[in-house]
Amino acid sequence: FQLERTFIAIKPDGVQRGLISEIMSRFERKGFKLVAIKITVPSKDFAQKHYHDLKTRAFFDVLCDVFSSGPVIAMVWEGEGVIKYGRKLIGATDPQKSEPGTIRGDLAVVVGRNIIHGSDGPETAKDEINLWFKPEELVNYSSNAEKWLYG
Ligand code: DAT
Ligand code: MG
Repeated sequence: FQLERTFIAIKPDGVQRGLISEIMSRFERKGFKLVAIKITVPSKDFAQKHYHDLKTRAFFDVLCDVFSSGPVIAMVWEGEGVIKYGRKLIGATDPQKSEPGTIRGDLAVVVGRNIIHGSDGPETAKDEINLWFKPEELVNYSSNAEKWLYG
């Protein structure tokens, strides 16, 4: 039995603004478990792969330019309901519409600089984890907190 996993990335704007630990702590304190992490500057080609679903959108090129403009923190987080709840922690795509208390609501202002990415469903989570990480980069371990989180 393995809990659900999702792909989360802190985008270059989040990294440059010094928000790495602030963002990671929200996932960690909730009770989700970090199973993979790296810092990397994605190429534009890789950014286009990551965002391939959006290739017909007018903002696609700018989106991929910004995404490949500096270091990204790529992560896999694990836990019950982490895909859907991760999106809740992140907030709406447009920070103007994100609720206070969410990452984008608290920490971002405009849609083009919304600091974080999270998979939007089980299929994209699987695809994005496979795109960003080799299987051996995912660390299987049990955390001491699990029995207190899940009973
Ligand atoms: P999300 O990141 O919430 O999953 P998405 O997958 O629809 O949102 O879009 C990916 C990113 O593209 C989003 O985080 C910011 C950018 N984006 C989305 N809609 C946009 C728009 N209307 N104008 C500019 N950038 C946009
Ligand atoms: Mg998306």
